[in-house]
Amino acid sequence: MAGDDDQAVKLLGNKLSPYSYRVEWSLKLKGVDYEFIKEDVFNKSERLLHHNPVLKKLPVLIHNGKSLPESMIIVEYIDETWKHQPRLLPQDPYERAMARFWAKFVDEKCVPSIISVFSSVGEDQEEALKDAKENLKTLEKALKGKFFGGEAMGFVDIAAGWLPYWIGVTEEILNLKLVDQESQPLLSVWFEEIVQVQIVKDCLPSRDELLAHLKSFRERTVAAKN
Ligand SMILES: N[C@@H](CCC(=O)N[C@@H](CS)C(=O)NCC(=O)O)C(=O)O
Repeated sequence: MAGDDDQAVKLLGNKLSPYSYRVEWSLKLKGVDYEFIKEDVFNKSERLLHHNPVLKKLPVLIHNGKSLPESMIIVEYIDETWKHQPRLLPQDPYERAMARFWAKFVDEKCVPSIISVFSSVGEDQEEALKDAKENLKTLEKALKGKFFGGEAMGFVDIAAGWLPYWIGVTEEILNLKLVDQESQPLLSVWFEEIVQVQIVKDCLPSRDELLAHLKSFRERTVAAKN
């Protein structure tokens, strides 16, 4: 596509897409300049379809004229392309494999169970809530100090870093608690720490914007199920 065949780094994303943050945070941690190109998932552009013809989803990284989809694959690419500190993945092979394992756990267990809570009502929601709280309790085991990455933000923090903000607004809409001091004490502390990280704060949308977005998502998903 015209204009994409240079060495610039471009990110097709959206400020309300939690997966886009993963890429933004990684680029910011590495100090890589990039152009953010806003895409609308409800009205997909020719550009998005051209750069992600298989999945047709955000985010997409464009570098050296080549496009790459899937947020955590992009995060690995960034770490391997800009090898300077901070390294996003651990250097030890076992620790690296475990970081991938926990990032997968976030995407395959935590996120779907939180979406189930969000899209259900009544007894179904109670069941979904139990499951989601259990997954978030399990995630706590992966913490290695202040962050999942130890003393600094790492791969798993990048994978899960949007959850605190999203969960806070979800709890407000549904009037329930997914994470609290008593059930997940370590995760509760991490929830407070991660949203204080400047690059994390810099990318998040305003609370009102997220509230409106999630309310409309809730209406659509509940309607689709019933
Ligand atoms: N596994 C993908 C998920 C990406 C994803 O679901 N992106 C959403 C925006 S948050 C999207 O583009 N949705 C459009 C669609 O599903 O058609 C990743 O990590 O990048």
